[in-house]
Amino acid sequence: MASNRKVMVLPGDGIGREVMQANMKIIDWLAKYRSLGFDLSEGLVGGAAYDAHGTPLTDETLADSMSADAVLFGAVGGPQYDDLAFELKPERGLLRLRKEMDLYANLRPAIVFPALVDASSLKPDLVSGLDIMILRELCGGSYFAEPRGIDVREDGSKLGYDTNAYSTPEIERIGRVGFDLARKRNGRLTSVEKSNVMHSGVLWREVMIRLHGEEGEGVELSHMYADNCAMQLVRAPKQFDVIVTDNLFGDLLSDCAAMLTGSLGMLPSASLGDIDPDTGIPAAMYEPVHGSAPDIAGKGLANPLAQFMSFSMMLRYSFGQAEEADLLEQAVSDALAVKRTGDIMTPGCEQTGTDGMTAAVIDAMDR
Ligand code: GGG
Repeated sequence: MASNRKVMVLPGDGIGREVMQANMKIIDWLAKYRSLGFDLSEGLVGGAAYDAHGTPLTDETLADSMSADAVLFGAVGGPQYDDLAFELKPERGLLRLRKEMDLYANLRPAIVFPALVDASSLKPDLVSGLDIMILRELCGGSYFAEPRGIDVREDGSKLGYDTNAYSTPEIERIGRVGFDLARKRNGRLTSVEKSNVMHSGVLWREVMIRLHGEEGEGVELSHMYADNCAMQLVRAPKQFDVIVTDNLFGDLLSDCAAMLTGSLGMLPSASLGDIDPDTGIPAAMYEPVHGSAPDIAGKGLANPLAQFMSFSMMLRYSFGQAEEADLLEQAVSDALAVKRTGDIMTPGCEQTGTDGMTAAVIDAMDR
């Protein structure tokens, strides 16, 4: 179906390929029953790109991704790549994409679906109705800031180091997204850092306080140390609405939040950059928070729901298709009452694999 919605599809490695294949069935359904088409191109990334081209991301795939309206990403990694030089590791392909596309705002919604209240790591009353948004800064901090490396010292020992640096403009731009998101939700923003022990945290808090005074009208801003935030997430998660934090803390805290929803297989994400003045849409990549899960890859067991919900974020944020996004999210919710993959199983529910879960979602969309 001809379309001006240009999407670059990068399945990656392991279960990334399986959940992306499942996502194609949702895309086919939308074309058939909703006349919603996409102009799809597919590329290699991560270990798959390394195997074919000796690099985890070719310049051509990067250029294709940058010229698309959105990128739909699966997952990368695998133990067979553990001994590769640092710059050749599959994850470097993903990080280069994020950096080159300047996708600095990573939205990670952690929502507990009614059918999954019993699958959460926490007691039902602590998580029932939970809906929080973790906003992770994605292009700075210890994953990118210089200097970084491994040096050999005079005595022959080595020194490995990463710099957790943040500049005022980097904090301002992610802070603005945080205030915006909070305003569109319940008006509460928690800024998370470690200003008690880190200079980057001191500046982070200082900038957030100033920004709140200048642009934060209607938003209640609070501050929390990252270690306390981890504890509060597993103690009383409903106190949070939007959490804004740096690259490293965001990575850790969102995995923690995933277990409140039942499984890492339930967490989608949208990585957004600035809005293009020509198209009016942001540079964007959508990917499940989970990795390539080598332990279950190739067995047809992977939970495809984080991939589907990442796609639904694409429908909503990149293409303004809120109705279809709502339909898909409702179908995910309904399907969970019928069948589950192993990672979110609870007694009395029928266990299925990737194909069965996908079929259950499509059945729910049909109804
Ligand atoms: N779909 C996410 C994925 O493949 N993650 C692999 C990974 O290790 N990513 C590092 C990160 O998210 O910062």
